[in-house]
Amino acid sequence: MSELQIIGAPQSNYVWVSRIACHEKGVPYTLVPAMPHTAEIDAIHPLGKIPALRHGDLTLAESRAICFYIDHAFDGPPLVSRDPAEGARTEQWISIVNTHFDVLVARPYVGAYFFPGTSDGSPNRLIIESALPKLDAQFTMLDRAVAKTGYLVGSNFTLADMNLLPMLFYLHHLPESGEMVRRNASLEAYYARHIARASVREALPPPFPGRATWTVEG
Ligand SMILES: N[C@@H](CCC(=O)N[C@@H](CS)C(=O)NCC(=O)O)C(=O)O
Repeated sequence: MSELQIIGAPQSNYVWVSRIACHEKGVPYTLVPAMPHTAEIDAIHPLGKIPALRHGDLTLAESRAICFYIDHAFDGPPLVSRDPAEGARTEQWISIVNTHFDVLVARPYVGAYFFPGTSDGSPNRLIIESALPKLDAQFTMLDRAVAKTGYLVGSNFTLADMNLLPMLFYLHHLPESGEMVRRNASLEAYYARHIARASVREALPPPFPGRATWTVEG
């Protein structure tokens, strides 16, 4: 069988999600570094976003589709329960994490530090300040969600957790959001436990340019 390729920059949280999925399923893969809006990515993703996947003749865009393929084309533990109710609850949390938490709240805040667009490259305080109340509310919601079992859904590490962990990693490393996570005891315990999981650590990205190192604890 041909090699499975995950194409994209390892710092992308969605590239990381796709790689965690491979590790959880025990699927061998090669990471092919590529940036958004390059010819290789534009040939696969209609909006030029990463990650993309190549497996033989198959190419795919969008991390949810990529993870669906990884989950269904290979043996190994399901990333999303095949039980209809449990599986639907997992999809519910994937959707909340990706369409609300990530896109609307976390991404602008994280981007204001790593891609600030300011003349001197300093963090974009305007965007940061406007994101803080929304971030606070999202952390309260997530804290409540993981309080009972230590997972977003049921008592297993699912694709919903895989989607949350990479973004939570970046937020944990930034000052205001890191402080907020630490104030939410259940979410902090959730983060500490799952960031240490082998599948998550094995795909830990290198630092963004300008940052010396990551620490998993930091
Ligand atoms: N819905 C997409 C989102 C992917 C995404 O936003 N990727 C970012 C990097 S983390 C990207 O390519 N950004 C470039 C852009 O949006 O132009 C997925 O789940 O794969």
